[in-house]
Amino acid sequence: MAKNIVVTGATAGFGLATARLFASHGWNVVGTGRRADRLDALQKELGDAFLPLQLDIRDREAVAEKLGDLPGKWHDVDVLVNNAGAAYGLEPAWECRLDDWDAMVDTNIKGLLYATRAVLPGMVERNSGHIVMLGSVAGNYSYAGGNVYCGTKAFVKQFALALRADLLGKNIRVNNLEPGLCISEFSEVRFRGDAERAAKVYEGTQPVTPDDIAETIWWMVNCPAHVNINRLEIMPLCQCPSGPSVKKGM
Ligand code: NDP
Ligand code: 8X3
Repeated sequence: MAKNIVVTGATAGFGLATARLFASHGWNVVGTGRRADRLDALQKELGDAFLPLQLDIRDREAVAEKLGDLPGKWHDVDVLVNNAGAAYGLEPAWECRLDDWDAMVDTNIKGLLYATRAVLPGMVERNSGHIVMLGSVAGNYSYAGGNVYCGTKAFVKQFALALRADLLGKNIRVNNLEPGLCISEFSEVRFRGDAERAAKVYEGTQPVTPDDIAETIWWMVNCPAHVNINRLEIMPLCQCPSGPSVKKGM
């Protein structure tokens, strides 16, 4: 019988690539997002295997109602990819818009919690499941302007590890995938639609691609059942973590 995967944020970037990859391997895929036109296009592309669910991940009732009781063949969720997320702005903390901070907390933290809480009871009941979180290197290393985005991804990392503790003894795996520089709509969203500024982020680099991320998720899901990848950090070769910054002359 085909397995079921729920991918939040399947209208672009990592989520779209993941939905396509799992569908190509015969999985039933539930894809969420706010942009109905993109979900419709994906349904046309993937056919009967795909269930489009238009929702804002910040809408607690909608997430509980729709993901908590999926219809027909999609009902039992084998894998949840908690991917929907965004960065808004890159200003220093004292100049940031509070609305952006709210939106990042509501999406990257609270939305991820709503989706997790909606599917987890079924997984526990069946004693079977797998949750992949989209964390980020931003949860491990700080950078100027990252402020609340970094904070949300640090939350995701710790929540993933804490879930592992709650789930110890059950056949439910939890991974935190922590990508670095990856090309997607991420920077365009961060810079409020400024495509030119977004393009500059990737200029002269060979970033990780959404397909690379989808392949990594595929690998994590297909590890032997007794193996759990707690955390996996992935960067392009052209990027590396570096130590604390020093400002001289102060
Ligand atoms: P994209 O902007 O390309 O895609 C983001 C996806 O999230 C879209 O499908 C979007 O759907 C969905 N989404 C955002 N906000 C909401 C919302 N309120 N309700 C429902 N869906 C929402 O970004 P990426 O694919 O790059 O990012 C995916 C995840 O990976 C995010 O969590 C991001 O933080 C993380 N990440 C990204 C990195 C990068 O460099 N690109 C690196 C590390 C982590 P829609 O707009 O239709 O609602
Ligand atoms: C996205 C990677 O470094 O832009 O999570 O924050 S970064």
